[in-house]
Amino acid sequence: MQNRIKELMEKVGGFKPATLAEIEDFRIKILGKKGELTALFEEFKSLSAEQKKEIGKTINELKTKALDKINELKESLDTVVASDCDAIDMSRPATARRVGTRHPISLVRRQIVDIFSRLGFTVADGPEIEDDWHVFSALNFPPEHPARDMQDTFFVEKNPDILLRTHTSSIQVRVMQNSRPPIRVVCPGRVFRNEAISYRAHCIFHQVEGLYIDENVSFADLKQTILYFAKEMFGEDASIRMRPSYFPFTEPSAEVDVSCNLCGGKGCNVCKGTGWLEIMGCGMVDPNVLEACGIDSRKYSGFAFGMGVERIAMLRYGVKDLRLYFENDIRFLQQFEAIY
Ligand code: 2U9
Repeated sequence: MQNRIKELMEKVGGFKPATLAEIEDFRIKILGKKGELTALFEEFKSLSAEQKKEIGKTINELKTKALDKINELKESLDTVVASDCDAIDMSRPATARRVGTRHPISLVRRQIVDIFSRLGFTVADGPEIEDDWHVFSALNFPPEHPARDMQDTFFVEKNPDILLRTHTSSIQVRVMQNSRPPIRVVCPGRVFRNEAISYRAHCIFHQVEGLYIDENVSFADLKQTILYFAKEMFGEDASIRMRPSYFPFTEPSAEVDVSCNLCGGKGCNVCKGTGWLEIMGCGMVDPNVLEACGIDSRKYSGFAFGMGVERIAMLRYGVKDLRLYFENDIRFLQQFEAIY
């Protein structure tokens, strides 16, 4: 029995648990109802008085050692767990979840479309691969017009009739063919031009064009619509001016400038000292275009306008290089409205 007490003493001394659960298991194995020490105490009862005198002291020492060891281990593990808790600073801000951002072109396209929808314009879409008639002929481009040149337009599989649209006007042509006035529509979309890529030009860009056709639509309606757009997009203080221009599909035609919102019209390096920034082109729809699309030009008149979304976004957000829109550089894109 002395030997078994000695063995148990060594077992207790050498016990090195890692968890509180291990200590509890150990306690049950040693001191539980069927534990090794409990069994020794049972045996101890049947010893002679002489033997009890000899062994009693050591068996009691073993019990005290086992109880002390278990309590000490429990305390030390409790402290480890508690100090682990202290290491967590509950006041630290949580790790930010990375969220995506909207592309500036999507943002500005949506803003443009929203402004015109408040005036009752609906949105129309159309194919990017078009035919000559919808992109050029219906829009009063003469057969020899240089826009049809391969230097300006991308043709599909060398077929001069199938091409990538160079403007979204082809959508309005389709709307006019398929509906009757009044027509009030905006057409956002990608367009393609055979241009060298630079900080101010790209072979793919985005347009929003608009068309309003009804009886008695006048240039005054056009002017007021564009002024409303400019104030909504660039602020209540914005003013516009129109300069005479030429497009095959509108007569008269104009380029529209908005007052420079950086210098308030005084002149700065953004507006190149003029106080004005070009934002779009517009005009009254040429009667030839109305007739080509099946609309009676004696009864109806209309205005149209067109703008480059990249250009508006450049002015809105101070973007100096158009290529940034296409490079997907996360440092550029992350500066815009987050998507939650
Ligand atoms: C139909 C009739 C007329 C759309 C128009 C412009 C003027 C214009 C340019 C602005 C910058 C293109 O992106 S840009 O290079 N657009 O100046 N667009 S009027 O006129 C139409 C469209 C459709 C049936």
